[in-house]
Amino acid sequence: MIDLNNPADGDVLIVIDPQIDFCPGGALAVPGGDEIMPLVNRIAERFAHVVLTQDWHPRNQISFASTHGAEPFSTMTAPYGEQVLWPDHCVQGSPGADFHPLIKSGGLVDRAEVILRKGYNPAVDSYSAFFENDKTTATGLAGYLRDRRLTRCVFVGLALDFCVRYSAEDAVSEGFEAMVVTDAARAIDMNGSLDAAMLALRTQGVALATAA
Ligand code: VGL
Ligand code: ZN
Repeated sequence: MIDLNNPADGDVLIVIDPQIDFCPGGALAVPGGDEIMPLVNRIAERFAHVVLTQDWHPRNQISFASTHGAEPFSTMTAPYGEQVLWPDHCVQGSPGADFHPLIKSGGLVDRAEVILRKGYNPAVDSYSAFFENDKTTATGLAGYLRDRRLTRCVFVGLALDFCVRYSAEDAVSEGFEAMVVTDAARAIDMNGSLDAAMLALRTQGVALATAA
């Protein structure tokens, strides 16, 4: 079991999408999203290895409702399967795509050894830090972690029921140990997605912990 107070050499903290658009006032606000930032900073202090992910979409992203003239939070069948259609968010270079000010002032943007951008392919969204939503296009993160001999991943960030969930599941399927710190994450919670996420995480061998 990963000890948050005393991480081992092969442990890495992966902070998923701690961005302005996922916080209250942002384009795809996650309730309480901003509340996790101080705790994320505190957890990160103990970790020698920190990776940040950054949702980073082109304006014509397939997952944007506006691309299809559809209602936000409806769904479509993409060539790679079911895709939720979101309000435009985390547009490349826009203020909302930037990291939350507390993540910057806490030093994490400076200290992160990798900042992994995802969702930049217009044709395929990417929730997971490991694979795009087609479940086959790798981001390169698994290879990076293996090359660096990092074997245990601790996940925090936004949103618990989408990008955190799929990142943690893929970590396990790629052979890493995975833990989600639930009080350093918040959920969108649409149509039962939070319950579904918690069940999937438990069933797929992701450890759940709280930090505070
Ligand atoms: C996310 C929906 C769309 C997330 C990103 O970070 O969980 N959710 N894009
Ligand atoms: Zn997105």
